[in-house]
Amino acid sequence: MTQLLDKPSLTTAFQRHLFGKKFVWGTATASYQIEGAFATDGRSPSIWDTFSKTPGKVQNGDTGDIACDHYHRYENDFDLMQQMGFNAYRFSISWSRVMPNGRGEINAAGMAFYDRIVDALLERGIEPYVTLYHWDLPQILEDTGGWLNRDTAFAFAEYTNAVTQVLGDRLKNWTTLNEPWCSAFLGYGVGVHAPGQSDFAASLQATHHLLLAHGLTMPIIRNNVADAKAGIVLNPAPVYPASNSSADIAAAHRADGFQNRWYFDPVFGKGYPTDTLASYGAYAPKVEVGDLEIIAAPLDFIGINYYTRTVVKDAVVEAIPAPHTLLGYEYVDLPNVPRTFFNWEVYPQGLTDFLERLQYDYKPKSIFISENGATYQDHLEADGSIHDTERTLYFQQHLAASLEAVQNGVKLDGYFAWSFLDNFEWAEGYEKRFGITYVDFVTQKRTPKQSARWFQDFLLSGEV
Ligand code: IFM
Repeated sequence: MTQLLDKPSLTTAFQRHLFGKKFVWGTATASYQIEGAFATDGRSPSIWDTFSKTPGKVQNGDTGDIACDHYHRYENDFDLMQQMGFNAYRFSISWSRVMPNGRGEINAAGMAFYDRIVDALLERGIEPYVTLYHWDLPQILEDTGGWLNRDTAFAFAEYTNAVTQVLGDRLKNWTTLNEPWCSAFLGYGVGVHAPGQSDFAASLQATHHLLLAHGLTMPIIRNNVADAKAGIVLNPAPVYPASNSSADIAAAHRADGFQNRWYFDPVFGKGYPTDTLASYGAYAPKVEVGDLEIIAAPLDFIGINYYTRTVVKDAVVEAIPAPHTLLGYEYVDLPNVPRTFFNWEVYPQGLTDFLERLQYDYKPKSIFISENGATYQDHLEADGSIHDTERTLYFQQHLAASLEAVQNGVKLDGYFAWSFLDNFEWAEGYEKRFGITYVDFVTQKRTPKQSARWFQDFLLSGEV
């Protein structure tokens, strides 16, 4: 068993109890990013296996073939998580592991892995929170059109039905999709993620089918899982105008249509935002009668993944079909602001602002911060420790921002740090480390970083 290191060296002005007794404290991961075992026990390839093995798509040619080898090391990983004091864990299920043909027959060996995961978490007093789709569509479904094919939404419903029937007796917290903006726009719009297509209209159609998949599966979860809590995870990037000019303020509203309202509005029953829809014109997706009602299935919670904000200014609309050209804005890179290794601005105030807006504009029953974290360049000290002071500070600042929202009346019920382990960061491969636990990808040794030790102190010393 890996042991946590000595005492944490950072303190904060706030304590766990301020968030309330029932607040959920977790970390998060996703299947393709950590599991490895890519061809074990009957798993079939997903779009990320194909994409990562296509030359030039992922930094250094990295793949998720082995990743953190969590498939074989989960017991040890959960021991560590328990020692850190977390009471919840958000992970995702690999569709192609449990249903290698995308629909139809269950792969018993693949499903047994998640069965073991759920039991291992519960044995350690860690509540499982599962995501059904974190970007790894079975390749066999991509071969018939992927998320551009409406039928994929119905395949997702079949897969959900199978998984909920097996795990639903013990697993109560279900998320349909993780960040459909990324699946649709990065995957089908600009091609930097799997499946690597670059067609803006296609990305809007993919969004619609993803949201349809979400809506179709919400009642299935409720039907198969007694006392289920079901929801979706979105990734807002709050948009700020570069100046106080009315033109920039209007541009920020338009950009918000692309980034945020296009997702939040339909899942909260408001349909697609009419201003954004009008600007998209002929690029708008095909929506069938009744789809918007399906997508508006009532949510028990909404998860938001917050990393950074977006700043834009008004700009001339050009003919190239892309959101910023159709909507008339340009991204602005502010100088002299703190940034992570991804070059994302560190802006905790954006989290408070967005949480408050979410509460008042959409009135969700419950909100979770389902991901929040940062990548920095970690340095192994001679004694093997990692002093990730910037990451630790990032967590502290964002927890303080979350607390401010709670104190202003936001129904925030939990926080999940991204990520429990350094892992396969998609197109960036293993170069961008987001973990609170350092992973040596050669030996698979885990070393909790200073940020993990800070969480341990924060969670265990403030236990209520
Ligand atoms: O690693 C990803 C995760 O899979 C989805 N949300 C953002 C993280 C950091 O980029």
